[in-house]
Order: sequence, then structure tokens, then C-alpha cells
Amino acid sequence: MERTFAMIKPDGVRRGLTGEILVRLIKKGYRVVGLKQLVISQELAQQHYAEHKERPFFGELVSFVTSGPVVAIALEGEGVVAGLRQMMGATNPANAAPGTFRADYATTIGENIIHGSANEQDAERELGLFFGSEELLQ
Ligand code: RTP
Ligand code: MG
Repeated sequence: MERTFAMIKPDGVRRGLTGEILVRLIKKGYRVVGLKQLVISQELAQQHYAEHKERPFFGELVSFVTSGPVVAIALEGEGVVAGLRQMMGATNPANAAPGTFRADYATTIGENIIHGSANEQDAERELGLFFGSEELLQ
């Protein structure tokens, strides 16, 4: 069964959105197969967002995602990689469709409350960065 990696970013945790986001993911029908709250290191943040290392916003992005606890979520379900991205909405909340997390709970591109893997290959890589196999349900 398909799996993906979701992460409630520090702004989402700070604003008390963890419960609501988890409820919506679970009600959708996805299974939470791994879950933990942690403050991520600079190294992990840089590895996680390595594809953006040459972008002008990289430094800000790394400092933001390490600024407080995040909630790392391993999610399983049919079509969950694309399905999570749909539920998140566009990167810039101003362009996100109503009803998506980013449209409903965020206003700025730099603090858009949730991360989701872009494709199945990224999902596998990111799940491996954040979870040991013993931390994931079978
Ligand atoms: P994420 O990786 O966090 O799920 O977000 P995403 O796929 O929707 O967007 P991506 O292009 O991967 O960018 C990662 C994060 O970098 C910040 N960003 N800032 N200032 C800018 O132009 C800019 N562009 C991207 C966003 O916070 C985005 O979520
Ligand atoms: Mg991305």
C-alpha cells in the first residue's frame, strides 16, 4: 500500500492545528503508520529540503522549520501521495483552493503549516530520513 510523509510545520504546531489536521487526514481514510513530535536539526532540515539548496529562500526555510517542534506523520492509503498534496493546497496559500489546509489555515508562502512529499520517490526518501523502520507500523 502506498505511503507518504507529512509534516506539520512549526507554525501549525504553535497555532494548535495538530489535532485538527490529524482528524482530517484520518477521516479522509488514511492510516497513520508513524507519528512523532520533534525539533529537527539543521542537518535534517537541509537534507529534507536539499532540492532547494540553491534557492534564495533556503536559509529562511531551514531556520523556519527548525524554529520549534514539528509533527512528523507517516501516512498510508490508496493514492495517498497525490491525495495529501490535494488536501494541502498550493504552496502559496493565496493560490490554494478553499477547503485545503493551506487555504483554510495559512496566509503566507513562508509559513504554510504543512509539508507533504511531492512524489513516491520523495516519499520513500523522506520517510527514511524521519523514521526508523521500527517506528513504522507494518
Ligand atoms: P513543502 O515541500 O514544504 O511541502 O512545500 P511545497 O512542496 O508546496 O513547495 P516547495 O516548492 O517544495 O517549497 C518548499 C517550501 O519553501 C517555501 N518557499 N518559499 N519565498 C518563496 O518563493 C518560496 N517558495 C517556496 C515554502 O514554505 C514551501 O512550502
Ligand atoms: Mg516540496
